[in-house]
Amino acid sequence: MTSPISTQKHGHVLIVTSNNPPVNALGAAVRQGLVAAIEEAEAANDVAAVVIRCEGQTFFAGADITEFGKPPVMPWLPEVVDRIENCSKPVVAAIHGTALGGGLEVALGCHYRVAVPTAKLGVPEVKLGLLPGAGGTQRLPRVAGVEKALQMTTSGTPIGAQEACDAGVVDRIIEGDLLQHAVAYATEVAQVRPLPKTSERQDKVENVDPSVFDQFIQANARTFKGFEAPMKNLEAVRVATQKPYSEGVLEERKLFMELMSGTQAKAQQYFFFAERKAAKIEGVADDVKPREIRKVGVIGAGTMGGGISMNFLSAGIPVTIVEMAQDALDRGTGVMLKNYQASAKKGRFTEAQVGEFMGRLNPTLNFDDLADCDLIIEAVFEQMEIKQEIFGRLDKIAKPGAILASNTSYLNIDEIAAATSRPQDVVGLHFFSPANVMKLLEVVRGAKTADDVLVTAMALAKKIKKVAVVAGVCYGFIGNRMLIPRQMEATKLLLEGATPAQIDKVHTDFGMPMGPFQMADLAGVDIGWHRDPTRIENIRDALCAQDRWGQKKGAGFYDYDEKRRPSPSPKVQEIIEDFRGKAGVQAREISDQEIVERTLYTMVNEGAKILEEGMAQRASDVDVVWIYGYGWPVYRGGPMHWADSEGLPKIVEGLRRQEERMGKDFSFSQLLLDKAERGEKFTGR
Ligand code: 3H9
Repeated sequence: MTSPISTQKHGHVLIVTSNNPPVNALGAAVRQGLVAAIEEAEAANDVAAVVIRCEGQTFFAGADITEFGKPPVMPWLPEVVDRIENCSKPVVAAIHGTALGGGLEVALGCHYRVAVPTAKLGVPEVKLGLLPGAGGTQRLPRVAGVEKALQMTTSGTPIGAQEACDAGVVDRIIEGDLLQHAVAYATEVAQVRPLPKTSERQDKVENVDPSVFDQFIQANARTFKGFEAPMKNLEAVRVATQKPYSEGVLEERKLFMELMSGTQAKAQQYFFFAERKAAKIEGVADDVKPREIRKVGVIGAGTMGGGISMNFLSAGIPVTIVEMAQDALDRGTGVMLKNYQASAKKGRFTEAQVGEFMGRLNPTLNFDDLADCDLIIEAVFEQMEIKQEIFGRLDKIAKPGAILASNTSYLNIDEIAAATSRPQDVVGLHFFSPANVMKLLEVVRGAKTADDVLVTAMALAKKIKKVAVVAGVCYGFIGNRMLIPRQMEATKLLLEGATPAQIDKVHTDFGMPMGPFQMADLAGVDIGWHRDPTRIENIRDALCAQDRWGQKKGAGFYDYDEKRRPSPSPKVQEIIEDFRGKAGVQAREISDQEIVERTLYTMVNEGAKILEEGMAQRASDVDVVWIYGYGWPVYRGGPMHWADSEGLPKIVEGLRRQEERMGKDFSFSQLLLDKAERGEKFTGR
């Protein structure tokens, strides 16, 4: 097998090139090739300096994640990086694309680093539940300083070339041909001795005020909550300020191994691949080409319509947005502008960009203005008759080949499509609120949706920086459908003796951003309410009748103060007790374990039903929906991966324990029972 590493002499510079598509991951062959190339440089008398570079879209994007969990193949990445640093001739890293994780560690092992202005440098290991394990936690603070190293290692967010240059991570920004300039740079530094070795630098890690670390922990407590890796990254960086490099790397290795053997790293690595797999559509040939989308139409300028439009405007695609009345249109576009301006204030966009984005918007009251759109997304009131009426009208005016999409969160796409003469062009695009922020997009595949419409939806999702998951036509698709049993059991638990706060706490302790009742208060308790205050059939009706519609009214399942801080409500407790009395239920002590079994295990059961009905393509797609759509803690890998790691027999056992209490609302997924019985898992890893 040919090595992915090749060498070529250019004058007195040995150019070492990696060609390991798609991202030049540092697999065994690359590591072996790099060491061999350094040996070659050492041995050749006519070589005075070395340049390490990559072919293709990017510099090394890190260790090869597919090797994790398999028996190690020598040389280890830390040895490779040390070998580079110990080369007796200067080594220059020439960076384009992304130098990530092990890739940045290789670059830090080099004596010099040059980069194109568009390059990004980072250590995203924390997102895989890890820390940079090839000397990165010890070298990065020595080059960039402790604060920058803490920021980069604990967030995993890469920095741009200029910022890296300002921080001392990059020595020179190269405008023009990278290789040519890197060779010139290598020639320039060929005679420098002693060679600058990152591991030997002490200036930025000496006399560091130890309180920096505590302050950093305090400032980031909320983002770190529940995760193991950020604190271990921080510990490793702290060691760099306390011990010499040779001892620091040993500590780094120990912390790395602790993380690697834990469940969080497994879950986060599983999720890395789950997210990428979600983009693949089963049963669609690879050569199906997407339709071209140059202009998008959005029907409805409410919260959803406005948020949806912003995605396209920011991605450079003009949007025609239609409303029925001028004041609604003005209100909608006003909110969009305000949201953009708020982002600009936070430094996410410049004012000029905001002008550019809004300049791409064509607000109109004339439905016929949608005639030249390549994709039209309906985001109006959630009612079948209204949607069918709109799709019937669209059918008459949309140009041939235009994709007609509904943002419905529950309704049947096939019924909507039946209102048109072109059901093959109809698809569900279920955005999550706020649609300009949330990463998830459920792409709902109708019975007749054409393959190229699906392919277009997935490609477009990537363009607007969403993660798309294909769902089948069923009530609530993947995400909202799984909410239904959770909400049902949570409400029944109130009657049986639990409080909203107890149930919510079980969910937030688990790692969810909020529990079912906090979520109801945020979304609006009145969603889907019949709006008749005299008709009180359940707790929610009673809350709505008393104007307790959630946060927007300052009261819902909780009372809220002027800063929207919740506190348990005696009034709600009264309502619950009233219903309990009427139902003749005796309150009992509810254990947290019962809450887990009746709300989380039931979600797993529903996820399994979704799979057995073919409404999701794969179990990992269900996990992607829950992590990106509802904030399921990524360190638990989503409901299906979590169920696997808990053990499916345990899930079945828990559900059996609750079966009687859940009554007719519950039925087992046969797939769950079968898998538990056979000792199988939903997800591979
Ligand atoms: C590390 O370095 C540990 C060390 O500190 C210590 C070791 C001792 N390995 O994302 P894309 C695949 S940990 C293997 O769609 P993009 C990916 O699965 C590593 N495979 O492209 C996909 O495959 P497929 C730290 C990888 O252009 C294909 O490449 N580094 C790896 O949107 C294309 O990927 C990271 O965490 C990998 N490292 O984005 C960086 N990376 O086509 C992880 C990607 O079969 N990578 N693949 O689905 C990324 O962030 C993005 O891939 C990148 C490109 C930004 C590079």
